Amino acid sequence: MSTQSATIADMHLRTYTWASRPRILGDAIHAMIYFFDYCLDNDCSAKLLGDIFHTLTPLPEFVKPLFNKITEMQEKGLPVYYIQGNHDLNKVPWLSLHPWPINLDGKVVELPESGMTVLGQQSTNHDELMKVFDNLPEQVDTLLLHQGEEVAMPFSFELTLDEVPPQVKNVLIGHIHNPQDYVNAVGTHLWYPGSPYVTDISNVDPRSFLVESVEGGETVIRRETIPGRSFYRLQITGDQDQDLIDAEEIIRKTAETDPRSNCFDPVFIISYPPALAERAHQRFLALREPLKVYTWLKVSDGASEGLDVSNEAPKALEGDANLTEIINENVAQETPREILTQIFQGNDVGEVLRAGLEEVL
Ligand SMILES: [Mn+2]
Repeated sequence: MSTQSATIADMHLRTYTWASRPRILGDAIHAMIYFFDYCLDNDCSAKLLGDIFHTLTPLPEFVKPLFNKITEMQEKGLPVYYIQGNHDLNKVPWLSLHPWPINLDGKVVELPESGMTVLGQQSTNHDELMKVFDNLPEQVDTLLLHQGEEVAMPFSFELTLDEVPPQVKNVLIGHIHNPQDYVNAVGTHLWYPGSPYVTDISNVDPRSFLVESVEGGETVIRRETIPGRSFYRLQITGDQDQDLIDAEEIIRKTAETDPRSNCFDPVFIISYPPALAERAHQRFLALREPLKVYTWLKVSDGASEGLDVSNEAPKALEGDANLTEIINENVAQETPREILTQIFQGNDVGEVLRAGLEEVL
């Protein structure tokens, strides 16, 4: 019997966090396991708000651990509800291959454990959403959606919160990865749980899911944090040997005290002036094994303060995303995989090979 309910969105289950950094792996799977363990320990029904998988054709290595957790939910009699997002919008949902999860697309369900009556709607367009809103059964007080809302995504949205009928008290919604919630003038509250899937170094902030319970006859919604890998940014501005020595000392001290949730090695994103490139490679790559850290090296162009994260995935890569996946899934050894990926990203071949060779030799 569930005594409360929990909501997670945009798990984007896949092995690698970044295609170009295949050493950083397992984060999405562990976030999923953390969520279901929370549900199992706290008797929560689970709601998955779409983009459960990153692609329409997920690999068994992502499906299996998810199905294992759903089976544990089944054994405890804790319901698992879901809708599909734009990334996993299949005619036959992957989750329908397991006997336990319930597809809420177009369905109304009463969830006494959270004091809600919900209607689910999988990812769709504005016109279809308006039809759903126009025909909303009167008992529905909560919507489960996977869309962009105007405030969260001003340049590409399918709905505005004011279009939601006032009978709806809460909109639990996936699609935007940054956790946020806000209320409109008539008191409709919209909640993005956010995504546990870290896609670039601009969104390594705390990740969360929602927990809904009934307190004093009222629905109460709160956030739970998902512990994840630590990310540290280090900007070296000087170009002397002492600057490298100082940076290494900071990395050593920080690595010692890092919590290492789920045994994940922390990532240090280190940027430095071009004059340090050779020495920085030698020094920081050598720290990976003894300190159990991932050193992410980045020559700063000097033009920007801090890191220009938008340059992390060059435009050329976007069209070649499948190529990167093919490399990830077929090249078993890390170093050749990283070299191939970087070359296909359009990075300078000589530079990539030199860095790779330094690591191997
Ligand atoms: Mn989405």
